[in-house]
Amino acid sequence: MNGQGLRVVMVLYPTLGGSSTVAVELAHHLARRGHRVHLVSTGVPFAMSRLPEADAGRLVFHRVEVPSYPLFTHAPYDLALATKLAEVARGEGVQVIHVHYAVPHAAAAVMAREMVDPLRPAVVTTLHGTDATLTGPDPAIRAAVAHALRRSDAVTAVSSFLAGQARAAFGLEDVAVIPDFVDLRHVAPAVRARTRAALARPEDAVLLHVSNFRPVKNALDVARVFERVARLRPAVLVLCGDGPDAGAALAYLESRGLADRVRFLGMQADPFPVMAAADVFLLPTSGEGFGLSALEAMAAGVPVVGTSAGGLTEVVEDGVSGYLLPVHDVDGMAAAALRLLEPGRRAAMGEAARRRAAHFSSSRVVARYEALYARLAAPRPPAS
Ligand code: GMT
Repeated sequence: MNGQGLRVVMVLYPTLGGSSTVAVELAHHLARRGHRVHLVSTGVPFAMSRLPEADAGRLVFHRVEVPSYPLFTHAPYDLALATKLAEVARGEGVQVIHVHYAVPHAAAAVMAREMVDPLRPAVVTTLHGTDATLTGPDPAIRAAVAHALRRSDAVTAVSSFLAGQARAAFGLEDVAVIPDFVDLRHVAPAVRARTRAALARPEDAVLLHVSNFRPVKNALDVARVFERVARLRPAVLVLCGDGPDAGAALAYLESRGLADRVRFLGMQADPFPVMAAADVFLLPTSGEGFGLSALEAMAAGVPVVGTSAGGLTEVVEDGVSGYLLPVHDVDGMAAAALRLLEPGRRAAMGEAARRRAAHFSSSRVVARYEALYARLAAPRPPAS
């Protein structure tokens, strides 16, 4: 974008998760394109550690301080966020507040807009997954979430599947689909040999799972699929990330005598070197808004074995860049992984995966957000 650029705020959770990665990457690309971008969160987002220092330095971080008091059984995060957003929006002349994950960010942003000026800044809410399928539609909060979405100036969803869920759950009409994206420059296939040698023997197949190990990811199914593969051929399982179900998956693998075949790497600031070393990416999820980790693996040339649930079907072409099976079909997923590992097939499907990932390149997708912001930031008629 030429000229002065836009002044944009990104609201995100700081923890490990796809929505934070998208928000940080989007902020980073917008800043490189000449926009002034502010990140607002309760802590420095983990995803910032994957940016080169110079790029991270272009982003301005604002911490939300959430008060605690013995009377509060729940800290007032949404009010603290609205207060911080209004302060940043006023102080910096912000034109767009873009919230990632609707709960409770959309409501806080709408409130902040009212506090600053009911016409400015524009509020963009991006639905990423469980905010439209699980947490947002919960009857305890659904009406308030739906209200905040209707009052957003634009609502986007990361897949057509998720847009459909949002329309049904919240009675929305206008939900634009802007998919997740990957910065292909992060991917350096040349590191494959080095990382692989550190993780596995030459004869091993390397199966990889990267996630926040929440129940929706079905980490036990990862372990069960691996168990079936490892029975039939030499293999190692690499696990990246951390979360509530990591312990149970590791305990299961240990109980099956497979502990020495598992490499648990925990949270990785930069997952791409490990992805480049893998042969198969496992994502036996119960349902994804999109499946960003699968896209990142595909960009590294790794085909996916996952489920035909939710947005993943819009990322992976079944039988071309991976295989999609019903949720919990661990036998089917193990058979698919073994098929994929047959000589010749891994390379061909890896190439197809890389080609598919190019459809979701950052250059294509960031331009769509930029166009949306530019439209919303254009002068609006005064309120009557
Ligand atoms: O919806 C969630 O559970 C949270 C969110 C996150 O912060 O990790 O995950 C979602 O956002 C990603 C980025 O758009 C998507 O690629 C993931 O598919 C999605 N996760 C789920 O829907 C489970």
